[in-house]
Order: sequence, then structure tokens, then C-alpha cells
Amino acid sequence: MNELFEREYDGSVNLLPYEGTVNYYGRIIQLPEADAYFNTLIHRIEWKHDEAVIFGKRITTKRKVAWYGDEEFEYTYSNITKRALPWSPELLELKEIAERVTGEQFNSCLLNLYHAGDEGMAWHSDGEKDLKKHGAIGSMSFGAERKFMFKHKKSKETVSLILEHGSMLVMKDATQDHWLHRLPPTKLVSAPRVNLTFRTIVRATSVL
Ligand SMILES: O=C(O)CCC(=O)C(=O)O
Ligand SMILES: [Mn+2]
Repeated sequence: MNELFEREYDGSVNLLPYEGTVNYYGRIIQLPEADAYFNTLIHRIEWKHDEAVIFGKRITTKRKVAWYGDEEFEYTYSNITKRALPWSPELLELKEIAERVTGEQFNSCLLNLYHAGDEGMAWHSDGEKDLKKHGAIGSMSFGAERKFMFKHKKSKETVSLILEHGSMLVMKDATQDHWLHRLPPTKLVSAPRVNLTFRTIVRATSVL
């Protein structure tokens, strides 16, 4: 499986200057496998529009989401509780690749489908109480290349990078405490993108 790893980027470099760790491994899945995963994910994942309750109002996003995991975890964010679906074969393969590349372990995955550049994700951090504190979040991207940004909560310093097709990024340590991240919308991209964030849920209310 050596051909899967093209070490253009040094995954041991921390892209954040302080108070957190972000590693970018570049394109860990090469063509044509990356295209094949992208197509499989687009067609086989149970995509649904995301729902959130903001200031008491229920809203639906244009972006689609899905959540998979080891068990039927319940997970709450944006004031809505979601229940994980069991891993599909391709998601298990991707989880294993993510674990091998990063040396971390994950038990769930939140997927996002951005149909085009007008869809993005606003500034936030992934510090929900159900997530393991300071646990790693492994982010894999397929499809259109998009810019990804970090902003320090106090200093407002920003760090940006491009997430490539078949690439892997990890956010860990105190990153979610001190830094926000976002996927800015852009007029320059019209193609779709799929992102997978592998996570570790702890205080889950398992419904099994
Ligand atoms: O699409 C991305 O690259 C990031 C998604 C994200 O931040 C999230 O799902 O929490
Ligand atoms: Mn996030």
C-alpha cells in the first residue's frame, strides 16, 4: 500500500503557531482511488440536509450531512440530536486509512457534502461535550479543492491552507479550545466536495 502515500507534505509539521496542533498530510489517497471513493460516497451515503436550531428557529442547510459510527451514538450539536448509522464498507476502509496515517483512533464520522462553492461552513470549533476532550479530529477531503481557515479566538491570527482531493488533515490537542475553523464560501468553485471528519465520541448516549 506504499503507493497510497505521497509525502509531499510533512504531517509532523504543526501549522498552528501556538495553543493547538494541526497537521496536514497532503494527498494520502491518489488517483484513481480518490475519484472512486468520491463517487461512492456521493452515491451511497445517506445524505440529508442538516438541521439546526438557532435562536429558537429551526433552519435547514443547503449543505448535506450524514453521521456514521461504531454504535448508534446520539450526538448533539446546533441544538439537534442526531443518531449514527452503522459504518458502510467504504467508510470503514477510509477510517482504517485515517488511523494508519495519523496514528489516532476514531469511533465515528460526520460527513459533509458541499454541492458547490456557495456552500461552506461558518466559523466554529468542535468542542461539543460528547466529543473526547482534546481528542484528534481527522478530516479527509474528496472532490473540489477548497480553502480552509483557522482563527485564534483571542489574537484573531489566521492560518489558511487548501484541502486537496484525497487529502488528510488532523486537528488535535487544545486546538478546539483556542481556535475556530471555517470553510469559506467561494465564487471560484462550482464542483462538489465531500468532507469526512473522523471523531471520538465519549459521553455518548448509546441507544443500543
Ligand atoms: O468541510 C470541512 O473541511 C470542515 C467540516 C467541519 O469543520 C465540521 O464538520 O465540523
Ligand atoms: Mn468543524
